[in-house]
Amino acid sequence: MADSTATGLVHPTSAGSAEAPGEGLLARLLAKNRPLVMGVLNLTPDSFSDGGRYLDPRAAIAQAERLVAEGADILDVGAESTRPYGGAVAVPLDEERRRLDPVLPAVVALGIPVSIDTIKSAVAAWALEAGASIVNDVWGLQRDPDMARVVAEHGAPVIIMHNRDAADPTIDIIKDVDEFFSRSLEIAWSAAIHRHRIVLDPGIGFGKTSEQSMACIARLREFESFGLPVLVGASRKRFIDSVSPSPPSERLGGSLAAHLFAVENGAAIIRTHDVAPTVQALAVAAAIRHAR
Ligand code: HH2
Repeated sequence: MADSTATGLVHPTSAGSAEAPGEGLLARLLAKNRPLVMGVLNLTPDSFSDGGRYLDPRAAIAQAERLVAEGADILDVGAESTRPYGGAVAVPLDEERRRLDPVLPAVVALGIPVSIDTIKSAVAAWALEAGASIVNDVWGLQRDPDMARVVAEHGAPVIIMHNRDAADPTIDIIKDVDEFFSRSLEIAWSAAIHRHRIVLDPGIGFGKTSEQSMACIARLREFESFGLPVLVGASRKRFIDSVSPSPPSERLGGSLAAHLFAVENGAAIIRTHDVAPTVQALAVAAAIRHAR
């Protein structure tokens, strides 16, 4: 686990911004004082669980409306599959923007914060101009050398997700995630991204064996040393199949179990395809906790 004092990673005034703690979009969301639910909207032909379902802009917008009605706090819109399990087809910039263009403004108009799930700084910049307000980078500012600058210039919150090109079952995954976060945070501080705009995410299913994905959820509290909110996205991921063989469309039970465990271990944001069941599960868990 990172020793944040020794590494200097708890860095309260690292940004050029005058924003104080407690101000800004992320602080306002976190002030709801309950785990936040981020609903997934994939405008892709090849996403691992819902590829092709929302390619038609009308279907995509209807799905966004449904996710909002079901209680999502944030909508995460992506137009390039991250393919956690490999085989991603790289999408050219123009194509990614072409998929987003007829959908993003209508999704923004629904009135809840929208995050853009992209690894391209040009797509992030374009989406932020179009009304998105959060950047979700599944390479944690480490792939596109311009991403940190774009995030800083727009004053946007950023989700820094851990990733690896390939899983290695021999490594200590918690140490690897820790070191990755430390590198990402150095990049963030250098770009003057304010720490109150950063969320960390261990990247369930990305460059990890199923056991390593589960270890990240089981040991989530070890990332608390960074002093930053943590997001977990276990929705329909393959580690569920390793415990209970099932196709992605039949992994709701496993997703809920993983997300409740994550929240018990301090997760502040849950990223899910299934907003209504997640909102209900979190509400019931909170009520039971309250009845202690
Ligand atoms: N998982 C996926 C995509 N983006 N972003 C964050 N921060 N955390 C995650 O766990 C995460 C993510 C994969 O899920 P999905 O979007 O459904 O699949 P695909 O990338 O194939 O579109």
